[in-house]
Amino acid sequence: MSRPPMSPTITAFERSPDRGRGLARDMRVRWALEEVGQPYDVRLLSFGEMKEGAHRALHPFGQIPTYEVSDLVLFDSGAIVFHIAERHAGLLPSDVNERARAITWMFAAVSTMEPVIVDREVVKLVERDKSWYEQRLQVVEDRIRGRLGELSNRLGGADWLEGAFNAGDLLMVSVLLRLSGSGILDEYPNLSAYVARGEARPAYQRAFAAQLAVFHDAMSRPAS
Ligand code: GTB
Repeated sequence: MSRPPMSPTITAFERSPDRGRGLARDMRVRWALEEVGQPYDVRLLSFGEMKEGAHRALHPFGQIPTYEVSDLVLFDSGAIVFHIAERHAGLLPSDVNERARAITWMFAAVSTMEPVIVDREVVKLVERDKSWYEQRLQVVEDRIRGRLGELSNRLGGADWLEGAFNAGDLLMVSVLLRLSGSGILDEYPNLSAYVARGEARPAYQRAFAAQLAVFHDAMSRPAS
């Protein structure tokens, strides 16, 4: 009798600073695993544990998420989602050119869209008390609007970026979700609808519930 393939183990925050809103990067890995129907285990880490040698052996930058299966260890959410999409059916088209375009959108999500969105988070976190804060925030938000406008033009009235939902959409929706609560995404109704379509997927819902349960569980226990 053949044995079921070994489940991967991912790492996530023991107490996510986003309070379970699904914004930490383990969420996109959970979502990918749910999309392809691959069960997984989660090892939760405190901020201290993330910086210790045992975790740094898996992740050179002492961050989450990581992904371990048999003798393979990966870090960086984009690479992990790519690996999952390559090893399982459902997240990348089989046609070579369509597949290449889906992969292009994966890179665009993490290398073209995400950096400008993360800039805004950094400014809000570390420059709030600076004299230039308001002007800097405006500059950073205008850069985000520039990128969103271009993305909005490309998406137009389509449901997904390239035909059927694929790993490019999974990463793009994950990245755009980081703007939740900013009001900026609402300026682009087709992008808001695109993100809502991603969030409505059953696999997204399962992944979101799983990471939220971790946060609720952590809140029910005293901090270690
Ligand atoms: N490029 C890497 C990847 O894509 O995996 C970046 C990984 C990364 O930034 N991990 C963050 C981390 O480990 C967690 S997700 N940070 C701890 C550290 O660097 O010491 C980033 C994140 C954190 C919190 C929120 N939030 O509260 O809303 C959102 C996103």
